[in-house]
Amino acid sequence: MSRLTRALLGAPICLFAFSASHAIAQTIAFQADFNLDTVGEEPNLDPPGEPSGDEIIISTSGGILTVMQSFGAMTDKPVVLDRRSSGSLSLQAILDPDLRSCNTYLVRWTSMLTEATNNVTIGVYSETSLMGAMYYREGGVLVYNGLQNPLETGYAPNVPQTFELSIDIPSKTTSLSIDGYADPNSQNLPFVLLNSTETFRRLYITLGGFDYEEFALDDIEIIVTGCNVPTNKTTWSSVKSRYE
Ligand SMILES: [Ca+2]
Ligand SMILES: [Ca+2]
Repeated sequence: MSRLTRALLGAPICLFAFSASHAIAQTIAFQADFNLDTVGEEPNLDPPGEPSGDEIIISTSGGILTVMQSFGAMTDKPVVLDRRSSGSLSLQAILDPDLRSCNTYLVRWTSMLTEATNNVTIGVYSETSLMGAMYYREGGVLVYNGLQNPLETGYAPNVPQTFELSIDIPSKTTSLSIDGYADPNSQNLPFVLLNSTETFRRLYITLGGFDYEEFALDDIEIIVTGCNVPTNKTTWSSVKSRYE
């Protein structure tokens, strides 16, 4: 019997408690800051670092999507979506498959538009359905879950903002904060499509409308904040390494 096996048999309750509490606090389901990517090219579709199973999908029939060393006030290697025609221009952040069935998530990103006349949609989706979405709209307006729901917070051209969208799967609600402000018009709103399956698969950022704008994006991360089943391989490895 190995030392690890003996340890597991001897202290199963303690091991589970360690694994559960630490895995939940630290689990990252998607992460991309583009800082290791090549300037002037499209972003790495397999973003480096944890988790290993996350993925980026891009669509560029309506423009180009390029990692830049700096773009206006965003100086830490953002990716820039430059819309040039009526085709689609989008970036999807796809969660690690092992982490799509948890209960609660935080989705964070920083973004900035160059004009105040634009049309950008940033939505969170289950396998099939829209859960919640924020829209950049004409005149510096931000809207959440539908055009009838403008937020108190708007946007100004060339001023980056940091967004945090939380998803609560059991209650089928989402909430959005902008630069740390929990706007009252975007808290605990029901999923746009209530029949969404109980999984979270992707963050979908797409440019549309008739104005050919540029949109800069950086520091996308999706964090698991609550999960019934601890599945973090890194944490398991760290436990295992103590006995080898
Ligand atoms: Ca990765
Ligand atoms: Ca960056």
